[in-house]
Amino acid sequence: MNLDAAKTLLLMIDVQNDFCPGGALAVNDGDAVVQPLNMLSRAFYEKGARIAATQDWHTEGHISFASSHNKNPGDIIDTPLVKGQVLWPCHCVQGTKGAEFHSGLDLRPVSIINRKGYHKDIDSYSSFFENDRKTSTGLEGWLRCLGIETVIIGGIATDYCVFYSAMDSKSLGFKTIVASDAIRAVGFPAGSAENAVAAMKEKEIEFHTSAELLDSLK
Ligand code: VGL
Ligand code: ZN
Repeated sequence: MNLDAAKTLLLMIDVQNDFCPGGALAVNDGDAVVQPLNMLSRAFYEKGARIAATQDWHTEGHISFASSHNKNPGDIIDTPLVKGQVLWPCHCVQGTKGAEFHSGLDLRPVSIINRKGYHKDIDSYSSFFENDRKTSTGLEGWLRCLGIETVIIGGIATDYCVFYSAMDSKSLGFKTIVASDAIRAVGFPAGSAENAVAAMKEKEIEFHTSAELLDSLK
């Protein structure tokens, strides 16, 4: 594989304290994505690629929080804008420590920080569209203006924000690659990680290790 760095974006999804061990919505081994993402961002940046990071950025009392409905995390409800919204523990509230990027994530090569989930009445898993699947976050326009053709995705969580971002990226016509060793899954409900990976492969989203991706720059 050969990648033209100048037309490539590395999209690092939600590498935030609340998704890492000890956080409010901790994902098993979530912090394991930091090291491979740092290697990728440094190498791609130095070859002229763009590096973006997304940040889950919820209001207090956000509609995706179980506590906002007197329900339990894991319950699923229909909201006025979204059918089948999974309810989560309160996480990634704007301005809190839990919403900050993991302290080990190298933000120096990052030129785009895309916040999402900041509308109180709607969640946003994808970095491209909110969960009504219509409201744009604006990221697509950014990529079009920059002439990006390939999007490499890593981060948290494989079965939610990575999944929806990769599916939207592919639908929008970008060559889409998931960095297979730089993702970790929530794994709820049971089988969600396996289903997400199968659906991404079905859609012809590519999976490559970070070592393979580094090799593609040579
Ligand atoms: C995410 C659940 C709720 C994610 C964000 O980053 O995958 N998952 N909010
Ligand atoms: Zn969230």
